Amino acid sequence: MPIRSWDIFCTVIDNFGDIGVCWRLARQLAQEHGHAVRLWVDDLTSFSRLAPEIDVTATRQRLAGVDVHTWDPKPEAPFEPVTPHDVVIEAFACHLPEPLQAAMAAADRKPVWINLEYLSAEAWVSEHHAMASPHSRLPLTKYFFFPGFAHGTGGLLRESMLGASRAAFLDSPAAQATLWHRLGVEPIAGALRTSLFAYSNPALPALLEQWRDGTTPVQCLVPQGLAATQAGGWLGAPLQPGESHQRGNLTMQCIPFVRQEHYDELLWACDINFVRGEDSCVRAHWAAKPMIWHIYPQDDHAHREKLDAWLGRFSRSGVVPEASAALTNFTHAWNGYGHAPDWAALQAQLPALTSGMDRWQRQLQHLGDLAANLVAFCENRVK
Ligand code: TRH
Repeated sequence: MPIRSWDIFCTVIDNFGDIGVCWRLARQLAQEHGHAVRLWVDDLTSFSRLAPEIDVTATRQRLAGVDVHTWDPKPEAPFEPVTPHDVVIEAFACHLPEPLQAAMAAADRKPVWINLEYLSAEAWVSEHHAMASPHSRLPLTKYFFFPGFAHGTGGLLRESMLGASRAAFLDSPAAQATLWHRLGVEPIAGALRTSLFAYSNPALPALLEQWRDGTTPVQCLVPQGLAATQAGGWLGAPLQPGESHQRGNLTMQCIPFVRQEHYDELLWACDINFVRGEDSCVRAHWAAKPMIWHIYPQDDHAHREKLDAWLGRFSRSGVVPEASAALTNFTHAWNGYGHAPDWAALQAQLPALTSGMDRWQRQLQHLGDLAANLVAFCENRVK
């Protein structure tokens, strides 16, 4: 049965990944599928970093075809009754307001209730994807929808025009010049260009030293935030947007945190991307360039298994073993496992990693995109 409307509930735990994923999904459902989307967010300030037009004082507003509402996820907080849409998503296991659950249970056509989970490359994801969990009291069933890197998962978010947009950007010196102008960057001819988005990272100083002392000029662009603050400490001078500092063969520049669409362009325009969390990690795949992932740290090092599962999938994608080994070693070091990062070993493998990432992202496209997979999944479950 067709579905036409969605409620997406998002709580911002910290950082930008939760709202980053929900905003991307909401826009895609509205713009590519023509569906009505209500996005419920508890923190418009974080949201406005990704979408600067957001009015942080408005409890309701419409942006990019999406109705954006604020909500308070505290269990005791009031929630004004609304008629639930065809699908109700609780993103990352945030708790739906009780009055909404009651309205869902009372509806003639029960909404499809989805818990959109965090991304993982681990093998168990395919077994748990699409699992149903009947509500203990209400006549409702919740389904677990897992993004993932394998068949049998929900796949990865990817807008239908993304590949064409990237190709057009790479073909257009004018579009690239616009990006550099927006970021206040003067591209350095012949330098290896890197973007560096990371959490505070004990391995960063060792890498910066290797770039400084290396034989290849490196132009490192650091978005405002944790890594820029840490790099400022290493430089001995705060790193402010627009400022550029040179140390040996390393030129470091802090760049403004840009809207989500423009972050993609930065990834496309760099030779290697350092990313973090979940959403920038996925975007770096679609940039088809070598990438280093600083995974979101979890208690008891639970993220280590996620990281190794991801590295394992890349190593089995057809990339040459030496390149995969260099990436694994460097990524382990970058995430605090063992030794210092070995930039020279990684750099030697950059050509092989570039073709390896390009091959892998083509393979990943065969999973279909998460939004379309979710639409098909829900259409098969609406009663
Ligand atoms: O900000 P994050 O560290 O978010 C994290 C992770 O998602 C993590 O998995 C989750 O558990 C935790 O939040 C609560 O990293 P992530 O996921 O890469 O999100 C960053 C978002 O910011 C992404 O949508 C891209 C966007 N972005 C911009 O829009 N402009 C920029 O300039 C930059 C650097 C990023």
